[in-house]
Amino acid sequence: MARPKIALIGGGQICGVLAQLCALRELGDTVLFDIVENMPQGKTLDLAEASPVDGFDVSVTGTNDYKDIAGANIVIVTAGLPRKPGMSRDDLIGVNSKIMTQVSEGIKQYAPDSFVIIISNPLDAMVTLCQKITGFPPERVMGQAGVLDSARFAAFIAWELGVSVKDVTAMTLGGHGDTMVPLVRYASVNGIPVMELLEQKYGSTAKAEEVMTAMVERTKAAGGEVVKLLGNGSAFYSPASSAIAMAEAILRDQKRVLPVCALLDGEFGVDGFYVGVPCILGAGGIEKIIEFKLDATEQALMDNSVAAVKELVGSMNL
Ligand code: TXD
Repeated sequence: MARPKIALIGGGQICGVLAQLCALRELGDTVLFDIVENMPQGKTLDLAEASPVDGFDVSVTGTNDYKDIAGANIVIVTAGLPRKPGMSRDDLIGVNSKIMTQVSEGIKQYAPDSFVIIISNPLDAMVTLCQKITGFPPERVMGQAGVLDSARFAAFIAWELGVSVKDVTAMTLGGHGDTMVPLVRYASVNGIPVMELLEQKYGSTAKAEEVMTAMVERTKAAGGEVVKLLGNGSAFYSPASSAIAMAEAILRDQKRVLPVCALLDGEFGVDGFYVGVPCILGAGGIEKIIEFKLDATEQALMDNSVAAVKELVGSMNL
């Protein structure tokens, strides 16, 4: 049986890690596309030459021609500029929507049956644009943000409580911007509410709330924290790992429940906009959007985040 085919569009920082993870996990034959001549070929030759050491049998090749993505089962898009220190994700909309238009046309023409995972920022707007241009059904066009934002939240909780990251469950909802909504009430360590553990640790509800608020704020600003430290470019290991978790869920029909930027059809009171919500990811792509009850505060935060997404998407005049 033929191996699955994965196309990576945009051969920069995130893409390099994506390609390496595809190879190490033998997810499928991987093609890396970029407009910069020779660079994707060089990057993938380097990676392929590690195959005898790492022991992977999948192929990894680079190209400047969309024809080579033909037949891809999954396309992961990172094409576009990253932020510079001081920039917001939304500042990238002008330049990245031009790039996303070209990329979406290439995908539509050469990989019409693929599942598409967008990573490029501003995320919610870029996914919207890609779905409009490709015309693919919404269960096949999605964005990666929530897996990463949730991972950041979970990491901060694990570090604070001195427990394994494996035992922390935490999730963010909403847009991939400063208004994202880390869900405090549902954050747990193997089912035990994080707030209860913080109260035990500090012996005070007020202090527990203060510590949680700091973690929530750090989660919202976590991308910028990395941008500032790097000085040039933005996070790349964690966004790549997050998108690979989504791709693997689809390729291996895992039915994972992950926060995904998905087109909503009335769920959470949102109609016709891409927003981060928990979804079941399997062989059918977004197989189900999972709706659950938010309390009044959570719903207000979600509404605020959705309003920001609407404003951003509105600015593209699609
Ligand atoms: O979680 C998330 N969604 C994100 C998103 C987390 C961090 C960063 N995120 C965004 O991903 C970031 O703001 C950028 O918009 C993308 C890609 O970030 P990366 O760090 O990989 O950027 P690079 O290294 O600059 O790579 C971008 C590549 C580069 O090689 C360009 O030559 C290429 O995109 N590029 C193109 N490829 C194909 N087609 C066109 N038109 C094109 N234009 C540039």
